[in-house]
Amino acid sequence: MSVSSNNQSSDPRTPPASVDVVVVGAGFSGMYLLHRLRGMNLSAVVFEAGTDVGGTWYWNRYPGARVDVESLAYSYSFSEELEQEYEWEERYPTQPEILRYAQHVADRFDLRRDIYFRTRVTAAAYDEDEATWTVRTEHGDAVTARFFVMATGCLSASKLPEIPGLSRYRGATYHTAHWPHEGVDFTGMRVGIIGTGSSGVQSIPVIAEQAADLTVFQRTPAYSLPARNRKLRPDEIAEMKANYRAFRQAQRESGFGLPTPIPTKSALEVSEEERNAVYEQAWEAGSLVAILTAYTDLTTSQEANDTAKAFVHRKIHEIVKDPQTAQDLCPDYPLGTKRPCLDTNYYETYNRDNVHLVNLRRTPIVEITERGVRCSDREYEFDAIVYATGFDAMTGALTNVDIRGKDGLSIKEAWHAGPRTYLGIASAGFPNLFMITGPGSPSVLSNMIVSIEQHVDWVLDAIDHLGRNGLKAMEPTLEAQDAWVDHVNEIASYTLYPKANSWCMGANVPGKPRVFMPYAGGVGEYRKKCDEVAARGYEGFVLS
Ligand code: NA7
Repeated sequence: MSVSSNNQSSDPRTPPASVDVVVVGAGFSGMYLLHRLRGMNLSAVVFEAGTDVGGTWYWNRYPGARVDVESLAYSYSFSEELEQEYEWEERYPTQPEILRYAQHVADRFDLRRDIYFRTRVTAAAYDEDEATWTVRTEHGDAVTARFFVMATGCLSASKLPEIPGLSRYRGATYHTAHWPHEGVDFTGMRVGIIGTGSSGVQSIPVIAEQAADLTVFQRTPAYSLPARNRKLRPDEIAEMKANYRAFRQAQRESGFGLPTPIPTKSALEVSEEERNAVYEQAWEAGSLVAILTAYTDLTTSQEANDTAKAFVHRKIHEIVKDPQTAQDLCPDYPLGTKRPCLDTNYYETYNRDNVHLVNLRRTPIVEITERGVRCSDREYEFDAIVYATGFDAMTGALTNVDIRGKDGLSIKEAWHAGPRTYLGIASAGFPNLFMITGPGSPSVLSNMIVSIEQHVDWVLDAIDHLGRNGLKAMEPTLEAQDAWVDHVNEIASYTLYPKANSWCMGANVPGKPRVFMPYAGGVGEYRKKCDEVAARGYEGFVLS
């Protein structure tokens, strides 16, 4: 398996033996945390496995990688100077453009001096008598801190498929989440790609242009909408910069961390003609949420959702010339219950002579062989295989570290039947451990940067509250946690989300409990609840 060029020696510095806060991860969460902690005069170290900042945007370098939220909205709001001086180029920036932004932020706020790169955290244990965490790294270093923050992201523990024979294959293999920094030249190659989530949908059109031949192995088709990406115009940048404060406030109060018009009508109360005109507009808009927010009931009523589903199916059949391929590309689950994708020429790519779709529902993969992929009907030979097979989402990065709370309780054991958190921020039995955008918070159902800033601000206010009141530790009560988990489940049960076998449900990892992990009540509502908890003296937490 070819992985990123992350093979340099470890960070030559030795971290301090003791700090106020240890942070894991130098993505957008860890960077903002570090900046704010310095402003509070708290000492901190950040441990990061990569060689630089950027998190998701450091690792996911596959061809065609882009964010599916517009750049002017997918950016930090904490510094007005940063907002005003930064120049975004594209509406939906590429991975290199977003990584450049992260690097600019690291330089501008001088963050790197407290970040230990090429350093994976392996374990952390809580000492109840001292009320401190001891965090251990792969290099044998140990740092003790009052607070321990996992800023490890929702989609960072990448996943290879459970297919027999993976190591037998003789050609080159790549995972989209560990793409070589120097890039890959597929010119003249026969390439197979497994997986049609966002990473597959974005990379397939680009790889198809280079490879001699590309075979796509699809288990579940994605819903994909055209991104309509383009260069930003100077006038729209200027307009946003003039109105940023109001826009940021609207983001914070919105459902997805993106201001969108609030629908007033049910999809079922308008004529088919009117509905299709509205869907057509949403399709043209190049937006992930325009279609889902067109009517009040698309995420809650199967019948309403069926109308949007039929519209997208029609679009696929219009674009893809071969009727069987078009049929195979049409998803059968409700639109929006697995994260939809934004693409550039995805469906069009299946009209190319060098691209072939294999529907694994008809002919499942049996094994990987020395030469390629064997399905139930035949073997396919390749020069390279790309695994676009996603992540152990939302919990993988947390449970991959051996985190031990009170009485040696491991987080893996505590969460054996699914993640249990209060507000998606903290977990009973693990005092002073905070998660940024953890399971039970809006996280992946939102513009991540909006949710990251809200979590970091809330956690740091809590730490400040402890300090000002001479307190050492906080931990959610089991009752508050149970009630929150029930609330998250109840809200999910009003939606169609649990109807798809998505990574939000843990359905892509064999043996992982089926629990809908994100909070589906919306970013604005969630923020209110967090603020109420704080205003009531951190209701639901034991402060000691
Ligand atoms: P995803 O969305 O989890 O997609 C992974 C894809 O890989 C998906 O199509 C899976 O099919 C497929 N897969 C996984 N295991 C197998 C096996 N064993 N056989 C065949 N196919 C398999 O990950 P991405 O990286 O594309 O995107 C993650 C998020 O990043 C995305 O939602 C955006 O928020 C950004 P399945 O659906 O499980 O049947």
